[in-house]
Amino acid sequence: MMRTLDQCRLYGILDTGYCAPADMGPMLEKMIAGGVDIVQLRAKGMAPDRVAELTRELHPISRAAGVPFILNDHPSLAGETGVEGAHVGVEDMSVAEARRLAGRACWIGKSSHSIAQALEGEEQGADYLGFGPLFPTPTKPDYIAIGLADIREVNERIAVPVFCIGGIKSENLPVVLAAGARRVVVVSGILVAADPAAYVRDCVAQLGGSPISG
Ligand code: TZP
Ligand code: MG
Repeated sequence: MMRTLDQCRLYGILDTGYCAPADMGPMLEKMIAGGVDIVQLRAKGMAPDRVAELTRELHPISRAAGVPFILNDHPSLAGETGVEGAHVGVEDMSVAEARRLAGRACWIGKSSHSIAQALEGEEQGADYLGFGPLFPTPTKPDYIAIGLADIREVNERIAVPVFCIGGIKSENLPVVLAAGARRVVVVSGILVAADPAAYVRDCVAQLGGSPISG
């Protein structure tokens, strides 16, 4: 059974900045073995045909495990390839435009960098929101860190799942959870870990200790 968004706490991203396309299949297997809830393919600058090809290669692996697969930046390819969703940035396009490009029912996730943007994304009809970057991160170097202060409020005011993102590692997960986070995205932490499955397992265990309510 495919996980629902509501069930997802740990969001892993296969990012070409840290993982070569040829290594993504084995990496995805490790992430799934560790218990990741949801995954995304983030391939900045890759030709759309290649993104589609890679998606078709990886999606069966996550689908077999009931782990939703989200495609970053390419809602039309998400529509074509049959993945569970697409993710768009604040500056990319509206949620409605992403849905139109997908051309079929799938989840549309939207980034946000402030409470106001999160409210706007929810208003647009996003199925989930990213919220961050919490900490400075080389994965998204041009963005200013927003810190931990607004996490509790954004979770209180937004009804759809909110995934905190940006510089989150197993080491700082305790402070992120203490600030009110219920769900997180971990990119480089997992991809550069000596043992990605064990790293994911550690994050999942920490997230399990933080109750999801409301
Ligand atoms: N959006 C906001 S921060 C970020 C994205 C895609 C990157 C997070 O990566 P990391 O390596 O977990 O800091
Ligand atoms: Mg984008």
